[in-house]
Amino acid sequence: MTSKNNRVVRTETALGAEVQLAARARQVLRQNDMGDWTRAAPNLYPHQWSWDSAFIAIGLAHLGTRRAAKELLALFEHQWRTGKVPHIVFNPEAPPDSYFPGPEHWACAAASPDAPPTPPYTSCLCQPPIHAIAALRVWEVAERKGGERVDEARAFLRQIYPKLLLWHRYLMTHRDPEGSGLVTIYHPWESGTDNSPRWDEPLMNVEVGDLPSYPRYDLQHVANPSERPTGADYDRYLWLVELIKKAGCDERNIYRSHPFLVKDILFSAILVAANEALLEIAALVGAQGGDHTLIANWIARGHRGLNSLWDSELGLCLDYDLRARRPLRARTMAGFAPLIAGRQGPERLEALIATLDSLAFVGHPWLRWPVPPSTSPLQAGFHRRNYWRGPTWPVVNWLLWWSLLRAGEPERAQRLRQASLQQLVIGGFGEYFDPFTGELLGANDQSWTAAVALDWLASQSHGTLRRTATVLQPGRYEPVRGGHTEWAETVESA
Ligand code: 9WN
Repeated sequence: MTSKNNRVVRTETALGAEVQLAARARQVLRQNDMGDWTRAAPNLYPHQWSWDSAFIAIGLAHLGTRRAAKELLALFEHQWRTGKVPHIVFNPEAPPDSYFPGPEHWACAAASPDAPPTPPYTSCLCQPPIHAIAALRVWEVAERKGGERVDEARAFLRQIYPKLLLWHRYLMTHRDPEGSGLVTIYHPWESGTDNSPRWDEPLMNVEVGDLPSYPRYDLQHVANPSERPTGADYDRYLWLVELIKKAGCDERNIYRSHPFLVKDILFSAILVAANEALLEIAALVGAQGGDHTLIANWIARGHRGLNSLWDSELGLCLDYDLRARRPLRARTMAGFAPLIAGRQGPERLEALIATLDSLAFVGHPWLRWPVPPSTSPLQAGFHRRNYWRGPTWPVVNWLLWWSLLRAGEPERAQRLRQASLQQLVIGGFGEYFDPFTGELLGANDQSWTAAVALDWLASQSHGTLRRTATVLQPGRYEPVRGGHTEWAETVESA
């Protein structure tokens, strides 16, 4: 066969694999669909998680923009009066012993005067604010596909805009009383990167008091307990929850007394990028002039904060422990915060890319795929199979891919996208993967993994959405639970 024919065969095979991957991703989201929100994973995470839902909406947008909008609106129905979006909205139908700590453990959250009406119950923590980025993605997909979706998507933006503004205002005030531009977290769960070595030092200063015994249901849902945080980690997580409960979930009380108060750079960088998205949404909905200035100031403040934590020796940004008053030197993917925040000067961008390509991350010789491990293999505390201490996470790859595109690095972004997709074709829709073997770890059928796969498949190599969605073949969706018509909408070739 000529090399040209070989190329054609290879292209067809690749396309076939992509079509199958898209079908499987759709199936995962369909199975985890609860009507107008999606379980993070069928067994390990049977509730609605905040940042998962935002990523899920990004993927759902390609299956139906109306359903994607509902995902975000359903989450924001449980927004607290302060503007906080809870990290978990508990599913009243989840089996009783499926997740710990469950709703009963968060009773204090319901008792707070700022909490939304119950049921469903919510936690009183929060997670990184991907939501405005997701809302804008829903709009972009609707606009690309055209028709009546465009008006619907604009109405959705109008509906969600004030909620997003309130959410960001909460983060810029309650979580940044210092006006530093950086978000304070009260618990590793708020970072979304729970047992990352980022938190080893500040957690060591948390002295666990009298803690009643508790179940580890999570360990029943993974192949090996070494994939999840240790007992010592969990004791500290639950002790921090106890302290937050004692403080009545009240921000000021927490700030005054809590032993774990950390400026989280990944969270803060996502907020900067989300504020950029919010600024675009503000323009689309015709928000008042004052909002534009306010959001632009938040963005500038966020950049200043991130700049202050740049470590030129590591070529990464560092978290900051407010209690110990020092930066936390850990080489993790969170250090790429300035890349995620966007708008870096050429020198900073070059330094970030050099770190990304270096042996500490994508250039490490033992990697199965050139995708960044959550923790650098050169970092003390790295563990290739343990949760956020080393495995690769597809949503992190998505975030970095999206950021590289915004930074004007399309080739690098394309390599990351391709490697990430190959990993999923071979490994499945895992929660995370062993970076050296590519083995699936944690939960199976993780919704956000399926969602980012759909977004990658719908995007051309240079990042813009495909005009003809060749991969997302038309097909009918019958929701597992029935009732919501949008799933019956086919995934159109626009
Ligand atoms: C605690 C749902 C969530 C993700 C987090 C991830 C994990 C929960 C847990 O699962 O956290 O919030 O029980 O381990 O760390 O990022 O949102 O997928």
